[in-house]
Formats: sequence, structure tokens, C-alpha cells
Amino acid sequence: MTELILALDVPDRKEALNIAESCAPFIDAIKVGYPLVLSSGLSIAEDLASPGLPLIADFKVADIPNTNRLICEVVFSAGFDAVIAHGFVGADAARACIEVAHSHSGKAYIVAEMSHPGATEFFHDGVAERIAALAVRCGADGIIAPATRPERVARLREIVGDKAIYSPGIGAQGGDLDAVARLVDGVIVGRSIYAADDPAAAAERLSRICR
Ligand code: NUP
Repeated sequence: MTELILALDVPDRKEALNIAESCAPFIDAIKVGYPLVLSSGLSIAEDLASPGLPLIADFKVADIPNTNRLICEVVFSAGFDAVIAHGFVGADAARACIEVAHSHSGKAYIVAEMSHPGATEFFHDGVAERIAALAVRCGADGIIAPATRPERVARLREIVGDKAIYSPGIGAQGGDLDAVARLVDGVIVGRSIYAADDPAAAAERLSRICR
């Protein structure tokens, strides 16, 4: 089974809560990022608690270790279950996020390679492989890898072994769910669900492929 994670990038609290509620039976987790948190505040984590799904904070934390630690303490105290952090900042900074996550019995995922076309400018020539290795070395719970490049996901799987791989880029960014579903532990899907005429029906359709 591949988890289906809803990327709830809806910058309106009421609309976001309605979509989350209607999609809840078909998804395994909800990922919240800057669009929703900056528009609705961190208390959105409490508002989203009722479907009982894990809540992932996609803040791509990328600062010095002390600031990363402070950010992650706020994230987990707000009620999130997991955080997404960048790995290019180095092992000490990534480790700060991972340590805070684990101290709250939460999880931390490290971005190994991003999904958009411009990502190849910097995440190439072995950089993504090195970040994936760093994630393993630092005890991260998994990595983020691009559904838009299944061959890269397969390569990064060789490095992370049975650590989780969560993969964004399906649909709106051109990635094909069938091509990555069996390579990863979960897919992260935003617009193909929340911008659909019927988000719940879209989530149900995707969840059938994941199962
Ligand atoms: O490399 C990444 N690509 C990506 O799209 C890392 C991410 N965290 N994301 C996020 O996944 C992105 O910010 C958005 O929240 C979601 C994909 O949304 P969509 O393209 O399916 O709408």
C-alpha cells in the first residue's frame, strides 16, 4: 500500500477544513505548508486534528541548528506530527530538526531532491544522493524525492533502503502516479485533489491506485 498524503495548500481556513473533512476517508495524512499556515495561523493544526490523520508541517526548515531547533519546537508544540526539513544545510542543522521531532515522538523527513524543473540546477551531480545519505546517517525517518523523476526515486531508494520515501509532483507537476506508486511509501498530492471540482472524488480515485 502507498500512502496518499493531501497537500492542503489552500490559503483559506474554512475552505481548507471543508476539503480536509471531505477527503479524510480516502487519505492517510495531511501536509500543511506556508500557504495555509501564513493565512490561518499555526492553530490550523488544532482545527485539523478532528479527522485524526497525521499532520505534516512542510516548512522545509533550512536554518542554523539553533534556529531549526526553535522552529521545530514550535511546530511540534502546535500539534504537528512530522516536519519536512532541508538537508543541504548540513548534518548539524538537519540533526537539530530530527532530534526535536523525536523528542516529541514525531517524525522528520529530509528533502533529498525537489520535484520542479529548476531543481536539477542544484540537486544534480550527486548532490541528492549525498543528501539522502545524510538523511540516513542523521537518523531521519525518510526523505522527499520527486515523483516527476521516477528514475531518480529508484536511485535514491538504493541509498535510503527501507526508510520512507514521500514523493510530490503527481498530476499538476506532470508526475504519473502509476509510475511511482510502487517505488515510494507515499505520494503527496495537492492540486489534483484540492483544485478538483469534487476533491473527495479525486482523492478516492487516487487512493484506489495507491491500494
Ligand atoms: O520537491 C518538492 N516538491 C513539492 O511539490 C517538495 C515539496 N514539499 N513539494 C510540495 O508538495 C509542494 O510545496 C506542494 O505542497 C506539494 C505538491 O503539490 P501539487 O503540485 O500536487 O499541487
